[in-house]
Amino acid sequence: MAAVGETAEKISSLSIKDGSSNADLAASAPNLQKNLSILSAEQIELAKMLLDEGQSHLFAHWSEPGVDDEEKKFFFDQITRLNSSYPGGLASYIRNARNLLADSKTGKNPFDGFNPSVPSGEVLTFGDDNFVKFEENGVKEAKNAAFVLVAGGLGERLGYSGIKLALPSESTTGACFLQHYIESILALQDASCRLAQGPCQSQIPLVIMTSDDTHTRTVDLLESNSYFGMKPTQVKLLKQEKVACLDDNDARLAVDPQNKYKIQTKPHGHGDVHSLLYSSGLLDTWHDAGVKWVLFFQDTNGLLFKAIPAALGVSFTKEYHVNSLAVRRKAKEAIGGITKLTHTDGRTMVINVEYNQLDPLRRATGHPDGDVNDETGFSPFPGNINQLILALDPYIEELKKTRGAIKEFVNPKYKDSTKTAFKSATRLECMMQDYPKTLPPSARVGFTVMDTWLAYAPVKNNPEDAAKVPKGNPYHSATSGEMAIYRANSLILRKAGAQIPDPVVQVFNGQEVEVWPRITWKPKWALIFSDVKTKVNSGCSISQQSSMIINGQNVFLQDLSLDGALVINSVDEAEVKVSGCVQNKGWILEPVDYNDSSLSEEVRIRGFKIEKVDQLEMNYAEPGKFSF
Ligand SMILES: *[C@@H]1O[C@H](CO)[C@@H](O)[C@H](O)[C@H]1NC(C)=O
Ligand SMILES: *[C@@H]1O[C@H](CO)[C@@H](O)[C@H](O)[C@H]1NC(C)=O
Ligand SMILES: CC(=O)N[C@H]1CO[C@H](CO)[C@@H](O)[C@@H]1O
Repeated sequence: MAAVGETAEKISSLSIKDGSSNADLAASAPNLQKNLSILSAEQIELAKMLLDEGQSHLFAHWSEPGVDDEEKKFFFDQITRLNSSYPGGLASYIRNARNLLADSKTGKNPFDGFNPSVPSGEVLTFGDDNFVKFEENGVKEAKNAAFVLVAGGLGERLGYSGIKLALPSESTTGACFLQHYIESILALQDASCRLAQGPCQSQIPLVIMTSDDTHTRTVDLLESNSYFGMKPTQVKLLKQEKVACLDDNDARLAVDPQNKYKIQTKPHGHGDVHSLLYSSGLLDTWHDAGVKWVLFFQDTNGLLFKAIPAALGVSFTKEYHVNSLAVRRKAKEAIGGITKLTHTDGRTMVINVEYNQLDPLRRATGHPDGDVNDETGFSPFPGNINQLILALDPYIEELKKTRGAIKEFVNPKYKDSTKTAFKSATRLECMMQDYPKTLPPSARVGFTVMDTWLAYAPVKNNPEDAAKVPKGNPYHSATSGEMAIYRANSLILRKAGAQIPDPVVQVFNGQEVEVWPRITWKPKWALIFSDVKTKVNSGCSISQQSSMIINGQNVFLQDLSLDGALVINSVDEAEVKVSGCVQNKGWILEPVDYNDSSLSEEVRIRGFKIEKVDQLEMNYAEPGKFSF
């Protein structure tokens, strides 16, 4: 308690310095004043900041001195966290909130004065010479990449109570998203090093952004699976904090209804990844280690790594500072469009514009039809899939200016048209893809469009929401996400010459999906199309009801005829030639009832399970050359 006298001294010196005296404190927050002696100088500074920012209501319900003292300290612990995790501190947050809430109230359109046009970028077609060249450049460049996975959200919306990274991406092998992502990065690392001239010790770094909701379970998933083959030092977790909720247009912070010494908080959005990377110091470490590219990606897109090599090749070839991965998009389809915005004052930016803003913006700027398809049958504005490739050095330069702060937005649900009260507390949000908003006009911002079937099948909707999706639109469910993997693998093998029949249409959980043969392979078997072409010949055929797992690197399919289930496990040093006719009863997809509570959530949200009736399993655990 020796500190008390010292603290009192600091209080008086603070009062003199900043002018807001303890008398002000006493007037606006009497119970805070009475308790100043239990607070540190920093806590008092924070208390004054709160009062200066119009937050005296936070102290109105404080108990008399001596009551709830521990809770009062917890209150300031939380304030300290909220202050330190936001660029510019809590005072900036409150001021930004006041401005954005005022704009929201007056209905100010953030795009006023901007004219939308189609930016320049690359449109790729899977398997052609151009695509193959970009893929090869991308693999070469991968040793200079770092990956950043944003995974702060839970799977509640999916009907899954675990973290999304733990969800199987498909149920033939059962590999979860995180396993698939890590094995893809390791395969890129090995392939890139094989192509490097001279020694290559590259370990591609992986950062996972977690939140309080996902952090512990992400650590557990990694540790209980030996990091899926990565070196533990190769993986870094950065946890994002939530932000304070706001009760009204004056940005008064919302007190938690359960605890008057706590401020209610909500997620701020994946835009936090930039300030976390900045404050972690990792970017400079990467720069010193020769990293040139930072690839941002999301937690449940099982196709993404099929698009990464070509997209990285585009970044490298075109020297893009920012490269947004995109897919062809029908006009008015519910996916944001990558758009160049030119302001009447000369400002320009290339940015994601949400579909419900793009169409009115086109109409307001002399295109009475709004967003329409062109002669290709698609909108000229590519669909943003929120996977970004940033060149590291310009990224570091930019973050030095912004400290990683991203343009935010607020989306309050008003009680009525006076827009004075909210239905529930709101908060500021920010999105990873809004990073280019602050870039100078000299920045090289482009995009890479891929075939949707190759690049994009996120799992985000639960079965009931997915079944309500208007016909022809993607379900984005666990069912469609899994089927998309089989379709992509089948189409790739087909393009390489294998005979693969058309799919059959089946209904699971009320969703009509194409069912292709359930073909899966480890990323190290084939990362890019030229790998597939060297490993499959045109004499291969695989029936629609077949399943195949290729779990090995040097497996060559030659004149294989498969009707049933085939599993090949081999060590990297074994070269296995697979040919001839394989026929068995195979693995059957069996529809299940979503509401059958005896089944696991993983199975229920797909609407089917795999009945493993019969299979041929081949194991090659020793080096050597084999064939069957
Ligand atoms: C609050 O955050 C601001 C901005 O980062 C910082 O300058 C200030 O020192 C912080 N206050 C305390 C008491 O930590
Ligand atoms: C599951 O049960 C709910 C409520 O009983 C029902 O509305 C829903 O349609 C059922 N879902 C499926 C896929 O059977
Ligand atoms: C907060 C807490 O207030 N506890 C102290 C408040 O101040 C009075 C007087 O300084 C103390 O007696 C309480 O213990």
